[in-house]
Amino acid sequence: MDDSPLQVLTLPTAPYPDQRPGSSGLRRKVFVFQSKRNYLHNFIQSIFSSIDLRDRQGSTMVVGGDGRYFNRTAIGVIVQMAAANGVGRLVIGHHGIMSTPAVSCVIRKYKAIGGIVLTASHNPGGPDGDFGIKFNTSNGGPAQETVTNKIFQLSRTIEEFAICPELSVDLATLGKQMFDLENKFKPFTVEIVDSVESYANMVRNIFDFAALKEMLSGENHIKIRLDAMHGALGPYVKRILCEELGCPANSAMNCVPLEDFGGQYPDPNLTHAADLMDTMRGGQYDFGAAFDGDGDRNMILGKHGFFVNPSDSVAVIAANIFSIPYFQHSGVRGYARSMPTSTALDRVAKATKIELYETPTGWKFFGNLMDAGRLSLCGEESFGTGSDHIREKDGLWAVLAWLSILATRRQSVEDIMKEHWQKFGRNFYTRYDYEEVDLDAACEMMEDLEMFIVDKSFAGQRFAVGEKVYQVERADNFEYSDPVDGTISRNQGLRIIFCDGSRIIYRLSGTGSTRATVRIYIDGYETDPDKVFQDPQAMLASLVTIALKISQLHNRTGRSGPSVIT
Ligand code: VG1
Ligand code: CO
Repeated sequence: MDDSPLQVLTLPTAPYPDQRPGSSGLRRKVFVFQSKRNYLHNFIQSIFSSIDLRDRQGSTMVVGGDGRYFNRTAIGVIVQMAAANGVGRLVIGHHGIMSTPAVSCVIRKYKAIGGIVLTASHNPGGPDGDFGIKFNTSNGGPAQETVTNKIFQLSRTIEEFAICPELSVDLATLGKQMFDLENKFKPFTVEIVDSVESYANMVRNIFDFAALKEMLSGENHIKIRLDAMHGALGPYVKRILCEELGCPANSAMNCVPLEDFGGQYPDPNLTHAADLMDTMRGGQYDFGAAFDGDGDRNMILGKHGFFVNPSDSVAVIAANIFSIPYFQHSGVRGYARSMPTSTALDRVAKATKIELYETPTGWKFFGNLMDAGRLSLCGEESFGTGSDHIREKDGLWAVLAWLSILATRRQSVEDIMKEHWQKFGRNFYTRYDYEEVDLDAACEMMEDLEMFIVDKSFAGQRFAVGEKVYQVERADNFEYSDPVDGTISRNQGLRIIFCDGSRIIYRLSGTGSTRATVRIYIDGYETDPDKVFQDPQAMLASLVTIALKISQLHNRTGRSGPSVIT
């Protein structure tokens, strides 16, 4: 410890009007954080100011990021500002890196009042890429809207921020570092932790590691291939799957976190995880998975690249939930999915008489249900799956869940999926994303579309493409009333539900960093056993045509097709 206490300064600043957190924190191009004076400081101060001083004084907070460009610079500033804002202890990941699920785990383990997660998730990184900041509360989950609204309000009127400009931490050395501050009785402590170890301890108590080890490295073991896409999850995959469960080194690819993710999008889908898909097609691996930059998303593949749709993935885990020891002990309280996620999970919930909740997009809506003991397993169509072991979606947990099912059922991913469809019927599913469209054009399209579909005359209308006819049962702008605290969230997506259970949903993304992204979600339900094995894009072609016709999307945005189909 240095002899002379570090200076605490209050510096003037001017507000920005655009620091409203989206579906998952504030996401902007890196150059916005770099070039706009105090852009980062303002937002961080707004986070600290949103916490009552009595809760903040002497408290513990967690900081971790996905390792992207600007991660370390931002952590340097956050540490200086946390100290100046009265936080007593910061728990930070080794080298400043922690997966999003690990941050959630560590917040809960240390009983912290919250955490700051530095990630733009699956968005590209590097100097020309995106950066993001998210605030999680003491339950380990993303802050609720009341909190993010408060942060936004504070950011619009901010006049000054507090900082200890001389304070600097060593992120590379595990253990405690103490700092004496001017006018403070107690030293400010920074603890650099091995979050991989904390996370590994947690999952060891959820899954049957002995059975997994036998399947992955015993006699007749299966072969798996996991792609961390140079995101935060690499060290977790190496330690847990390779070192502990005995998978050979070639089971793990792209496991060194890179600031620019190797120039790729760290996005686990068929477009961006194409390398993994190519390898899987070769047929030498039985199971494959990819993760996003911050390790909360997952894509599951079977042998020869058999693709498991994320909406199906959570339904399969639900149907096989007792393959996971955690649920044998804790029981199953409820299931939930975001509104645009296919209704595959609903069918399992109904068959097993378990409550199902339909929430708006974004993981923050699941937290309240979990805290109230009403939710055990949930998922989103956007490659997010998780349970109430933490309050974030968890990519590696999803992989261990699938491996537990394989170990119990001793069948291939494809056979498990096909049996599931035969039993429950199949929700064919696809999502079309139109990225970086003109913001005004997108908003006007959504407004006109809403007027059109909520009109009384819309219900009952029939849409025919070829011989397929879809009749509208009802249509609305989705609204959610939180069953725990009654908070109402409006304007969560336009949905058209047809009489056969098929759905078309339109939504504007809340995670893009520039202009607007329009998403169209298509969910087509089929029970005919002869049809459940067909190609999704072929099966959904009519619904796609109807979705484009009703919205006039191509006309309205000047696009001729989507940027990405998942
Ligand atoms: C997207 C997904 C949503 C997910 C969110 C954060 O939001 O659709 O399901 O929860 O990203 O995921 P939006 O508003 O762009 O549709 V992550 O992995 O970026 O934290
Ligand atoms: Co993510």
